Parts: sequence; structure tokens; C-alpha cells
Amino acid sequence: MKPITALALTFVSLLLATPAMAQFQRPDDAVKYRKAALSVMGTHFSRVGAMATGRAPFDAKAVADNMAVVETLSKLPWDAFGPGTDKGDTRALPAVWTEQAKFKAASEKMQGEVVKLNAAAKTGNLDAIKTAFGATAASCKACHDDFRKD
Ligand code: ASC
Repeated sequence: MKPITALALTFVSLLLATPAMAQFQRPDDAVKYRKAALSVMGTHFSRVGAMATGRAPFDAKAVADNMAVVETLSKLPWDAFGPGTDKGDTRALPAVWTEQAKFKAASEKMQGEVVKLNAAAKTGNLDAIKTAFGATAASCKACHDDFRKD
């Protein structure tokens, strides 16, 4: 193998092995990104919540459309909690970094509940949506209680 080829291959494998964190130029960018993802997710989840709790008229298509957005967004924030992103304009508690396994489990619990709520949303069954909404909201709250300043 030519040295230049070997060098190029090394470079490419280093790029592929680079942690997700490197997708953010600065820690502040990661903080902004995860807050934006969580905020937009909250907006769409609240629209589902309004219908699940009877504060807004039930519209099965709107629930399904909003839940599709929530499911996509629920996957995004976590790579943006990398090392060095505990400072700045954030309400994330130090426990995010000192109890990483617990934080990961909490994020996975929420994502799992979102998948179930999204499945219920696709059936259009309001009772199933109500049940799954309650479980999902509880998983949001559990993580906020342990890992976010109020
Ligand atoms: C929402 C939202 C949250 C959760 C949480 C559930 O609508 O934005 O963060 O529900 O309040 O307890």
C-alpha cells in the first residue's frame, strides 16, 4: 500500500471513530442544540397532551402527526450531553455527567414510552393514547426531577 493511501485510510477511520460530540464545534453549540430539540419536542408533546387530557378537541391525525415529530426528536438530544457541556446556559444538573448510566437509562425509558405512544397514536384509539400519554409524561418528569434544575 502506498504511504499516501495508508495515511488517507488512517484519516478516514479516525473520522469514523470520532465521538458524536465532535459534531459540535463548541460546547455552547451542543447546549443550544439539545435545548432546541427538547423545546420543540415539548411543544409537539404538549399538543398531544392537550388532546389526551381533553383540553383540546381530539383529532386523531393531529395526534399522529405530532407524535411522529416527537419520536424523531426524542432521539436527538442525547449526543449533545458530551464532556464539557455542563457549563453555560444550561439547567442540566451535574448528575447528568456523574451518573451517566442512570441518565442514559432515563433517556431510554422516555424514548421507549414515546415509541409506545406513537404506536397508540397510529391506531387513533383515544383510550390507548391517554394511557400511553400518562406513562410518557411520567418519564419526562422523572428525568427532569433527577437531572434538571427546576
Ligand atoms: C410536556 C413537556 C414536558 C413534559 C413534562 C411531563 O408537555 O414539555 O417536559 O410534558 O412536563 O411532566
